[in-house]
Amino acid sequence: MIKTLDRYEKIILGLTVLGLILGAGAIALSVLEAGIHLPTIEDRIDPAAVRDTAPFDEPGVTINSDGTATAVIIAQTWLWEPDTIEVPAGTEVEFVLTSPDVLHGFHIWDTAVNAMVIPGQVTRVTQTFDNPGEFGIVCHEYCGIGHHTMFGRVLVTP
Ligand SMILES: [Cu+2]
Repeated sequence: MIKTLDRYEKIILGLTVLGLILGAGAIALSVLEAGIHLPTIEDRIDPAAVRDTAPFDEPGVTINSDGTATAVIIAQTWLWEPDTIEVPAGTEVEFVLTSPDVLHGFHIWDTAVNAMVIPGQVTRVTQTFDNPGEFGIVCHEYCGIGHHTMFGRVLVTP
């Protein structure tokens, strides 16, 4: 019969509980501070009518009056429309994406931009490009036989 916990078991149990608390805290911070959340119904559109639904009826880049930019992109088998996003350096860009067909993944090289693009669900992700350069866009969710051809780029001009 076990009378007490071994000293090392207590240490391991304590570390496990600490890990759980830190993990729960990280989730709480991501929700409350970073605003990360699951997709909601407000950002849902009809995937069969993507091209007839604003803003996806006019994909492309818009420079807003406050100096930020909005890049509306349709992710589809097997290309990005448009596949080149050109913005001046220092611009905060909000990427607004959806898919009319299957699940895609939106990743911009050398940035933290990494989001799922779900059919009929509007994905929004923001990134500021401080320095001029070219950043590749790839699909990181296998979406069919032409998946590996889904390349695009963000062209950041001086
Ligand atoms: Cu893909």
